[in-house]
Parts: sequence; structure tokens; C-alpha cells
Amino acid sequence: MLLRESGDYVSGDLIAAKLHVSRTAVWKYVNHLERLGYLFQKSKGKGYRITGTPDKLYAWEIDRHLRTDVTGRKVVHRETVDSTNAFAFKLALSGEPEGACVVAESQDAGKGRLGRKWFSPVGKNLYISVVLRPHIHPSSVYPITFLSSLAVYDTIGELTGIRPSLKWPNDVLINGKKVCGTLIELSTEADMVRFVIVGIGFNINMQRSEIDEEIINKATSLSIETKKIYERALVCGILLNHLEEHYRYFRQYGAPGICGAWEERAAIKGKTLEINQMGESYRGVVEGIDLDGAMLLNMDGKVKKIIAGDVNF
Ligand code: BT5
Repeated sequence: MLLRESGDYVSGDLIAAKLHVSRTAVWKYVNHLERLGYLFQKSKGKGYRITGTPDKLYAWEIDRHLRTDVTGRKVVHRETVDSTNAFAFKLALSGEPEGACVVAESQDAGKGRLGRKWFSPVGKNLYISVVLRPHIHPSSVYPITFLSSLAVYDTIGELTGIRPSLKWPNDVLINGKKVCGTLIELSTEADMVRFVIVGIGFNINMQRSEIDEEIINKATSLSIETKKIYERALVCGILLNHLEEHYRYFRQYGAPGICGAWEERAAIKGKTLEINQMGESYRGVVEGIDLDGAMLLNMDGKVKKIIAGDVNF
């Protein structure tokens, strides 16, 4: 931080004095940072100057962008995991507090809903899982999917000015293609939620050539849409800021606040949609989202409540 703020050479003596450590400890620390991908110029007389920062989701890189009280205040970073959700679930079981996050550069077994796969190329996107511990009944958890989509929606707006679209129940799209999906998983105890894991897969710098054949026509990334490369730690910090804002709102106003905000941004009322639920297709006019997060479809005058499913275009 000291080196980055200065932008110039900082002597080993000054760093040692500021950090209350020995010169040898400073030297070891600089070597450690080099192994993590940071670049330095070293001069016998002048000290150290930082010349390059890796595009990595290290906790301290994310922390620079946080305005939160709890969300993201602890970040566990891994090069690769099976699934950040599975990892965060284990941490939460062992007592990790609310707001703790797992981020990974890649996932070997990234999960979508219903056993589907989440493609997770190395070092390009964001794969993050956040531990939340809301004091609610398990039946009230579903709107948390909406609050994570809203956080991504606001992050995209803040970074690019683009207004993405929200697709029920958990997708964020740009120009009709999926840029983000969220997966919430929960652990319950008696009639209470013990914790919720909010998993977010957000495509940032992935290029078209890096998209798996299977999803080439339905996936996109911020970079594909804007022709820019983003600092992922910055994107992650902004996302966590918005996530905390929406989570606060959810705790204050409950499901009506969040479902209402999602419904308004998704602008789906009155649209005709076809929804697939467990192999059955339902076509009708959207009446809205109820407080369970379920879709209310008016099918020839009869309103059908659809709890989980996929919207067909
Ligand atoms: C989702 O499922 O959209 C939830 C995805 C959640 C992923 C995050 S990554 C961090 C955390 N850890 C995990 O293990 N998971 C979470 P669903 O609505 O079922 O959509 C899955 C479908 O999206 C797949 O069947 C593909 O068609 C498509 N898909 C897969 N990978 C994609 C990607 N990277 N970008 C866009 N679409 C993708």
C-alpha cells in the first residue's frame, strides 16, 4: 500500500520503520509479493518501487474498494477450488461469520442450479460465494437470489452505464446473453436459517474465444460487451458494496422491498412468457412475482404460481 501510494521509490528503511519490522523482513516480504505476481524495481540507494500489480482477487486488493461494514471484510482467496459455494458452505459450517467470502481464480466443478455446470475459465471472471446469516424462516430465503441479481445489476450500471436485463429467477443478461448467474444454498436448523451461501458467477474479462462451445450462443461478458478489460478486484469490491446495500434493505423491508425492486427492474409484468418447470411448459401473461419469489402466470384467466423453473425465449 505504501509503495502503491507513493508511486516512486521507497527506501527499505522507511518501509521497515512504518511497519515496525526489520529490513530483512521487508526484503522477505517483497520477495513474497514477487512470487504473488507483483513487479518491483529495486535500487541499492533508493529502495523499492512497485511497477506491476497482478490481476488477482487477493483479499487486500478487493479490500481497497470496499465501503461495507461486514460483507467482504474477510475474503478467502484460492487459485482453484471445486466450487466456491461448496467451499464457503464448509467454512460456514465451521462458524465463519456473516459477510465472509470465498473467491477463486477458477472452479473445477462450478455449480449452476439443478446439477447444471458453471463454466469457470481461469483468471477471467468472478466466482464468489458470500456467507449470510439472516434471522429468517427457510421459506423466506428465496428473495436473496433477487438481491444478488440486483447487486450485479447495479455493479454493471456503475461500471459501464449499461442497463442489463433481469431474467427470472436468477440471470442477469446483456443484449439477451447471460453475463451472470446466482446460486443460493442454505443450511437450516429447526425452523430457522443457519446460513445462506450466495454464489455469484459473473463473466468479466472472458473473450468469445474462451467461451465453451456449449454456451457460445447464450453467454457474454462485460469485456465482450464493452471492449474493455476490467480490474476484477475493483468489480468484486463494487459488487460487495451493492450486495451489502441490498441485503440491508432486505433485512429492513423484507421480501416485499426486494421482490418489488427486482420486479420493477426486470419489467416483466404483462409480458407473455413460457416457463419450463420439471419438463412441463407453461405459457401465460406475467402477473408478477409473489413474496416467495415465485412467478405468477396468468394462463387464460387462471393464475398459476411457479416456484422454480426456466424461462424459455
Ligand atoms: C446459474 O445456474 O446461473 C447459477 C450459477 C452460479 C455460479 C456461481 S460461480 C460461484 C458459485 N460457486 C458455484 O459453484 N456456483 C456459484 P442456472 O440458472 O442453472 O444456469 C446454468 C446454465 O447457465 C448452464 O446450464 C449453461 O447453460 C449456462 N452457463 C454455464 N456457465 C456459464 C457462464 N460462465 N456464463 C454464462 N452462462 C453459463
